[in-house]
Amino acid sequence: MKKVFVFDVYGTLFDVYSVKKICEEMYPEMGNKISQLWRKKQLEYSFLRQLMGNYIDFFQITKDALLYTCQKLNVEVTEEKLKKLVETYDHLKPYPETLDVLTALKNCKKVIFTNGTYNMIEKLLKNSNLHLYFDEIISVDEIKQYKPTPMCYHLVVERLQVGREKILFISSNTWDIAGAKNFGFQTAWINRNHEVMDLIGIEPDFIYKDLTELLQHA
Ligand code: LAC
Repeated sequence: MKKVFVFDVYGTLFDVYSVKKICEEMYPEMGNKISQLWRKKQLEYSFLRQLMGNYIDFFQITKDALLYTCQKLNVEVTEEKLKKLVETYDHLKPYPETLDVLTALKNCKKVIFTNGTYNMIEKLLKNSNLHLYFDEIISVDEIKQYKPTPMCYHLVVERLQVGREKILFISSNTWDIAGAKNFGFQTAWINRNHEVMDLIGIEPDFIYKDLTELLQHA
């Protein structure tokens, strides 16, 4: 049986830092700082809430991380500006090769597995016209746990009814790759920016510069 391709979303299929443009329009000279701190706190809050057993969904976490970022960077915050910035998550830019690779993998089972809520992901896929390229969407919101907790990757196996060794998990996030590998998936780390793998006792099976190198597994 062919591998099942299971994709992370933010940072893997879509560029989370594409919010920088609107951030810069709204807060000149601060766009990059805001987009970087926003993503950092978004992930940090998901880890902290998982550790505390105090789950709220990723949409609320994303809003909280943005509010923290504006307060920390001391930029003017209005309900209208916050709403406009949060809505950028519905229109993130796919990476340049995303569509071509999903098209080339047309005969392979393609699944999304994400911290994002179903509502977040469905909007994002519809707005980018990529919704028809995936066989399933699985969100951690179903079990109210966050990656890289093993229970999250177990949800994928339960839903797809395939052995964990049949899954090729694709992410640009080292902590997500470590969580998936720790659970028993084969893992492909999409390392676009020549990052260093986190030293948490786990190595990816494959390290690729972008999604195009996945085609060798088709
Ligand atoms: C995702 C983010 C956390 O799960 O990368 O899509």
